[in-house]
Amino acid sequence: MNTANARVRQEERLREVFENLLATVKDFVQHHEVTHDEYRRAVEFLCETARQGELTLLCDVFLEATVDAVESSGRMGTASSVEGPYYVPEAPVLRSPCVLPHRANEPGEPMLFHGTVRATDGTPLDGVMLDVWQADANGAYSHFDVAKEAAPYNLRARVFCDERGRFEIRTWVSAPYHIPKDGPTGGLLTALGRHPYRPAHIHVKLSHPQCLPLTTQLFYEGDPYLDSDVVGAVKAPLIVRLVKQEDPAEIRRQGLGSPFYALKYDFVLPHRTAKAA
Ligand code: MBD
Ligand code: FE
Repeated sequence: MNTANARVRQEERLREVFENLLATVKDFVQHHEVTHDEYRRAVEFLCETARQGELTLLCDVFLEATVDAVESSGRMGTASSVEGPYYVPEAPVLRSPCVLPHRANEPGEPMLFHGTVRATDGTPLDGVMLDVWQADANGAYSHFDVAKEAAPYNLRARVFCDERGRFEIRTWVSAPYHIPKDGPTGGLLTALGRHPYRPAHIHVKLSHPQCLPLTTQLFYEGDPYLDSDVVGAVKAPLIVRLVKQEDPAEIRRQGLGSPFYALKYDFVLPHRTAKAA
């Protein structure tokens, strides 16, 4: 498309949505009779949130699930979910089967994340890439780990599936996660009487040249926070049972010495032409 046209459209869109955002906020100020003191405190809260590097976290916690709901409306195939604040591009590239980058003494229960990726018509897809990232068993994401324990790209990778869309990724079960409790976002949640927890999850972005990209998350059946995710990002089809694998042959095949968990998921991607209008 013509780039000058695209810019004009973007400017029109900006004017339209920003004027409406302003009108909405002005109505809000009128409606609640917001005082000058409250206004100053709100501005200071945003400045402090930015100073502590939590602006993305704040927005993602309170708003991203709604943006996802709008964008995914009418979409076919596997349900989407929010990206969240902890995605890092350019993770190491691996080929399935593989083990995610990890520390020598990676804590937690080993997990095999495996399954297939098909198109909505059921055909297996050749050339799928899974960009996977997750918290470790202590609930920490590499790059954002304040304790600086995890290595760069720990439990992150871009994994190419085989030519039939199959993948087998060895990792570790992620822990239930809470967003930082001591920062501005955590403080606001406390003031609202809300807890800061997310159910344990693993993030995936799927891409294939002929398909619509998908950003989603998988959750574990039985997690105590499935019904009260602070981010509101859980969708029923994304909840999966972790199955304990105790067969000695399977344990040996994974190069492990003790039982592990298996998380199986079959993803479905719509072809680019299949996008709903
Ligand atoms: C997370 O780990 C996350 O995935 C989201 C969406 C928000 C906060 C923390
Ligand atoms: Fe997350």
